Amino acid sequence: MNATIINAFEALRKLRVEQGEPYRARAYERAINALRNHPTQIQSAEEARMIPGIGESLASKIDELFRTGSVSELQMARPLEELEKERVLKLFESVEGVGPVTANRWYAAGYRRLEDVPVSSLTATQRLGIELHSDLVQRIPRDEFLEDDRILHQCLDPLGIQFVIAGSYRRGKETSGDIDVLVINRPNTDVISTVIQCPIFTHQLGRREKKFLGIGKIRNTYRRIDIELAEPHEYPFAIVYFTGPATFNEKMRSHAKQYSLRLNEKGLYDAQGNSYPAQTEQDVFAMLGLQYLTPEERDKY
Ligand code: TTP
Ligand code: MG
Repeated sequence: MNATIINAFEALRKLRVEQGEPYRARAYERAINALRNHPTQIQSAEEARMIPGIGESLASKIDELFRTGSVSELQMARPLEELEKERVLKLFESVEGVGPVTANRWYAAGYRRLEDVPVSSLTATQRLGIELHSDLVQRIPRDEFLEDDRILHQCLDPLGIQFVIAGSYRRGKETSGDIDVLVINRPNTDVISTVIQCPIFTHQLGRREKKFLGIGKIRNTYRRIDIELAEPHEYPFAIVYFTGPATFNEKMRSHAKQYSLRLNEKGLYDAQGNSYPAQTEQDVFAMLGLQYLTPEERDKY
């Protein structure tokens, strides 16, 4: 909870020590302790000002952190090569199929630009990720989803295949990183193969029995598309899971654990493995003794 603020304050505390300002360092230490004991996620600098131990000057740092995503004083105090390394690692990790391990390996090999990485060393996904990089790093505007939804309905309605676009789009976000499509399975049909016949799909990156990772082209821009396939009885659990956000899912799961229940994207189970069926998303919340939250409300938790 509040890890972003705590990390920034920890860095500012160290900076004050280096600057020979022990009293100011102490102020950060007190604020960090107060933040560690704070029971909820702080949403604004105003809220932070109410916490004993966080004065005006410290609250203004939180304000800057919320507005800009960083504290300029910290950025300026850091050695240049460290900033450069962070920039390069961020670039590498923005490539589909590249995680922190590969990014660090490329950095250690002396690569600084995507063009520096030998093509022969790339996986098929990474190769595509670099080829389509300028499209894939762009956020997807909300209105484009209306188009995705329309095209998918055009393809799938006649076949009786039901789907919902989930993820950050369903939570009402103005922009999203990718398109998350939850599809309901049908007996005796290879549903994923049928869905990806729809002409928006252009590339396959990975596929499992009930999951498809790929790329689509909408309005002339390549976008990441994920498909999850759920059995009809799993749907209420699958839509909660795929709507997210991930932090909310973790909280729901640990909440279930307190009652010795196991929650996942397929169902809710007790210690003996008996499942608790649900008809709707509301049922899933109710069975866990939780008040229902609309998708838009789930980012706060
Ligand atoms: P994402 O598409 O990764 O997340 P998102 O749609 O919330 O945000 P973005 O705009 O960046 O695409 O995953 C879709 C949902 O899947 C996510 O909201 C919750 C669930 N999920 C988890 O619960 N844990 C995870 O680690 C991931 C990657 C996803
Ligand atoms: Mg998403």
